[in-house]
Order: sequence, then C-alpha cells, then structure tokens
Amino acid sequence: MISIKNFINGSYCESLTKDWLEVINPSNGEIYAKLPNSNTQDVHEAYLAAEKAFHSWSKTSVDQRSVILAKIAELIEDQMEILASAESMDNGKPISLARAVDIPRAAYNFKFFSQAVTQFYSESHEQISDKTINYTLRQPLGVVGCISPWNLPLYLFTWKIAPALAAGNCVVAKPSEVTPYTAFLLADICNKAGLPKGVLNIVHGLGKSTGQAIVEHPEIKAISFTGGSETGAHIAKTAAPMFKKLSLELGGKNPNIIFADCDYDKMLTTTVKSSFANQGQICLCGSRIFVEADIYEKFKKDFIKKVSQLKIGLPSEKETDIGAMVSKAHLDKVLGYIAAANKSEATVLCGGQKVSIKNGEKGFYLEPTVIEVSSNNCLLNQEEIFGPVVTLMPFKNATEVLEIANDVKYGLSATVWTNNLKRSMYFSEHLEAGMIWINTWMQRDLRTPFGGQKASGIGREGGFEVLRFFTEAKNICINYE
Ligand code: TXE
Repeated sequence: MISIKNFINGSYCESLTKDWLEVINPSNGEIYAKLPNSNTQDVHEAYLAAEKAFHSWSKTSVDQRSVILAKIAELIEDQMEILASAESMDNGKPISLARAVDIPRAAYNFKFFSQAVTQFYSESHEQISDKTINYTLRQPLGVVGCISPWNLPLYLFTWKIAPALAAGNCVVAKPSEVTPYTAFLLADICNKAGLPKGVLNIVHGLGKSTGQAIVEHPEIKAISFTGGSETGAHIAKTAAPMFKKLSLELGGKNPNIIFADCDYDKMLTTTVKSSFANQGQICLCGSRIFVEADIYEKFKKDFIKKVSQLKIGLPSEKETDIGAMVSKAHLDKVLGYIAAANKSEATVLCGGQKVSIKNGEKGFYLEPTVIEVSSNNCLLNQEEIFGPVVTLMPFKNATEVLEIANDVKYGLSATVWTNNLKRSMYFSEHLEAGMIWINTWMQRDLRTPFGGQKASGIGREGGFEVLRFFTEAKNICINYE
C-alpha cells in the first residue's frame, strides 16, 4: 500500500494527526494508498515554511525563477509514463487521455508560466499637465493557498501553482483527497528541479479539515480554488471577510448550440468528445445540446450511433474511450440524477446503466447517457451533473435558443456550431459565459483568460490575468515640477 505524505519545507513528512484516509482505485474499487487528513497545525507548519522561504524567493530574479519552472516542466515530461499511469489509476480516466492531455498539459503549465513571467509587465501613466508620472509595482502577495479538484488532478493543480510561483509567491497547496497521487509525486520533481525548500508545500486531507484550515489561515493572502459552486460559495463566505484575494473556478452547465449550416461531420465528432471526454467530468463539457429543428432527427440518430460505439473499459487499456467514474459516491450521485428524471419531460435515448467490466467488476463504470428533454427547466438541464450524461433538445430559431442557453445559473463556457458569421458574432456577444467556442471545443491557448460568469465563479486564470491575481498592484505617483 502506498503511503502518501505531506511535503513541507522540501521534505516528505507525516501529518501530525494519526487520522488516515483511504485512496481508492476507481477502476476496481480497491484501496491502493493511505492519505493523511491533515489538520490546522499541519497547515500552519506548511505556512511557516512558506513564510520563511518567501523572503528570498520573492527576491529571486525572474530569470532564476523561470529556469527552475522550466526544469520542473522538463522533469514532468521525462516522467510522462509514470505520471500518466498514476493519474489514470487514481482518477479512472483512460491512460490514453492522461498521456495525451493531463500530463503534457501539467508540464506545459510550468513551461508556459516560466516564459510568461519573463514577459509580464506593469504600467506607467504620465500626466504632463500636472508634471506627474505614475508607475505601478506588481509585488508578490506572500503565501497563497491553491486548492484543486479531482477531475484533472495534476493539470489543475499545476495550473494554479505554476503562476503563483512564477509571480514570486510561496504556496500552501492541497490537491483533492480523492486524487492525491500525482501531486505527491510532483513534490519530488520540484526538489530535483532545484525549487528551494519551503517555496511549495503540499498538505493532504479532506476539504472540510485541511482545505478549510488553508482558507481560514489568517496569514494566507489569497485562495485560488477550483471545484463545486457550493464549496466555492462556502470558501467565499469564509475568506471574503478576511479580505483575501479570491479566484473561484466553479461548475458549469454549458450549452452546445448546433445550427443546420455547420460543418456536420466535424461537429458530430467534436460533440461526442465535448459530451463524454473524461467521463463527462470536465467543467467545460457541453452537457446541454440544443440542435436546430431541421437537422434534429438526423443528429439524434447519428449521435446515438457514435455514442454507442464508444468503448467502456479498464482505464489501463489502450482502446478504452470511457474509463471509470472517479468514485462510488460520484457514480451514485450521477445515477441519482438519471433515476430522478421526470418521465414526462425526459426520455433516455441511450445508456443510463452501470457497467460491469472484466477484471474491474467492483469499479465505477457508467454507460455514456443521452437523454432527450422537452424543456430547459428540468433538473437535468439546470444542475451540474458532471458525468457522462448529456441532454438533447431541438430549437426553432436563434432567439429561442439564445434565451434557453442563458436560462441557467451557470456561465462557464458555450459552444456554437454555425458557418454564419453574423450569427457567430451575435452569439459571442450575447451568450452569458466566460468562454465561447465557435466551431470547436476545448482548444486552449494559455495566454487567454479562463473562468466563468454567474455561479461559475469569479476572477480569471490564464496568461497575465492570473499573474495579476497573484500580485498586488501598488501605484507610485511622482511629481517632478
Ligand atoms: O468538489 P469540492 P466535490 C463540481 C461537480 C461535482 C461537485 C462536487 O459538480 O459533482 O462539484 O464535487 C476542497 N474549504 N465540480 O465535492 O468539494 C476539496 O477537498 C476548502 C466541478 O468533489 O468542491 C477539493 O480539494 N477546500 C469542478 C476541492 O475543494 C474545500 C471540479 C474540490 O472539492 C472545502 C470538481 C472547504 N470547506 C467538482 N470543501 C470544476 N469546476 O472543474 C472541499 N474542499
């Protein structure tokens, strides 16, 4: 059994609590590791190490920081295979996905911010009439907290840590207790890359104990969080009165709007991915599919045919398209949504059942599920299910679909399929979402702002936006009269 440890002041260490949690391999339901449920004192030890390291790390030249971050990226790439199989075992995702997306992106997060920080700049403003010049310093905040979820474990963990470190902060970070393994392996990589001790500290445990202790710590200056909207609201309630900077990337219920004039084959292939990649456990998945009435029946037939061909299997098998859901609790939650669907407004067109996999009989597998709904106001269209479940609904015209697309509490992303330029521009302007994809899905350029509106969160990650989040702006005004 693997024993996962905290990483404080450059060393792996046991938690001060004797409270251990179990880590389960979702592909077979077996416990494969134990994990400390760290307490307030553990978090405080991590804070003290970070605080001690901050003085010199914040004074390190941008070039030196950049070299270390680039080295971390290189070492992640060197360990691609180990990290990809660790991620796949921990999360249940197909190993092909971990190899193609999760681990390369974790490396790229470090590579990107090693470069971005060398291009980061602050502003200066001159008022000739007053004989003043203002310049703005962008100073690191101090010790910051990064809390990440289980769906893209190393990908999202590094998406926060890399810019925080690049900007000169020291970090106390907590990965999800459901998928802690690759964060545990990352600590060793950081040591090998020459990251000074105390600059990054990783504490493991439950959200309500370890996570809460990070959020409540009086000296931790900012919280960057990705996870559920309810948790985000709770974190905001705790951190806002303490005047911490907050970045919250929360849930989504993203519309995928398909017009009859789109490139049909490209749309169909991409829509299968945007519905079921990572078992639908990506906040950017397009879970509400709206199709123009003219092509609705054709789309329905073609989509179901393609979905039925997806191979559900062990995450470790090369040809698997749909692996295991992350946990039994999450599988049960998703099944609960399917079972609760009101028969008068929802018809299951395919899927909806648990699957038993050879050599993984106790794993958490669910068929990719397509449900036709008659109204956008049903639970299936209003709540984030976060699993391999999408709904289909026809629409008559642009006005109608824009209204229902926006009629939801979330506003993370949206996809529009059309070759009509005016319509693309109109939807880009009026869709209530932080990110819009036209004729594509999940193509990411890390320079762009990433985040959502409404219940999908506050703040933006990515590019210079996140470097601004992880720095304090201080303006200096000089009069030279
Ligand atoms: O996430 P949580 P859960 C959505 C998805 C899912 C739902 C719940 O709909 O079904 O959220 O998932 C830590 N103080 N998303 O319960 O609890 C926790 O330990 C500080 C969307 O697993 O939000 C973990 O590290 N931290 C999503 C992280 O928060 C706390 C990704 C996320 O866990 C805490 C995942 C607290 N009080 C789920 N409570 C996305 N946006 O991509 C929990 N945590």
